[in-house]
Amino acid sequence: MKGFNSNALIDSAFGWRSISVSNTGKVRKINEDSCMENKEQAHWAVADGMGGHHAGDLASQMIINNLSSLRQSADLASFIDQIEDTLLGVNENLYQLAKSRNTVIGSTIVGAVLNKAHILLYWAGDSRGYVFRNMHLSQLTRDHTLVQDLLDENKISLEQARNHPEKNVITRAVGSHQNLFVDCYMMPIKEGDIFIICSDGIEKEIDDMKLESILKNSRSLKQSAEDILDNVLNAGARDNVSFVLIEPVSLNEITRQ
Ligand SMILES: [Mn+2]
Repeated sequence: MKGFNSNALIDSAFGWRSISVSNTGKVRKINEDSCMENKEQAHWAVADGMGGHHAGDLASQMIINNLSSLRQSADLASFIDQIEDTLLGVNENLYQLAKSRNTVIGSTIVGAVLNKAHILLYWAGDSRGYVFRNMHLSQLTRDHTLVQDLLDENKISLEQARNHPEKNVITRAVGSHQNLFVDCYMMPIKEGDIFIICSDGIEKEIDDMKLESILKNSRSLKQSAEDILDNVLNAGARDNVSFVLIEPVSLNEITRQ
């Protein structure tokens, strides 16, 4: 059982390897992103904070600190409830804090939970989740942004979306509104999958085709992580960049070998 984690409590058909990266980038002075890699609980998250005077990093850290104390039980539904309650609690705290400072404080969140043979993704804002399967990258989350809404309503083209003046407008975030609705998506895991959760620092510099080609050409999870960061930094890294790569490992395969 070397080189990957598993947890009998979660009764998973899969073990897992993961790598997290969080980098300030080349332009920003502080890193307002926060990452969580809770290997023991098979729970990972990335939060991308916003707000002046260190409010953004406070927001993303508050989310990650609260999520990191959660413990999985056998029942995934009750764990989803715990995650939602946690995020609603942080939302209320940040919303009141922002009101008292007469400003807006918020943070996106994207998280992943491995449970038995499934992965659960949850998110609010424009942080994303992807799966790389059969050499093909697919986005599993839907951005909560003005530009995504306009795209879905066929009001703008993909080309217009790329250069839209209001590209930064996020329609959901933890702390930005009194109410918060967290989206969830669950799917079965397959041997060979690699899941990515990330802040928008990747997408601002490299497109999905480039990200896919990096994963295609990497021989290990570690190399994938290094190559993604190198490509984002070489492209200018105008924003903080954070991501977690998660690779389920079939326990059946391990025992058979
Ligand atoms: Mn960002």
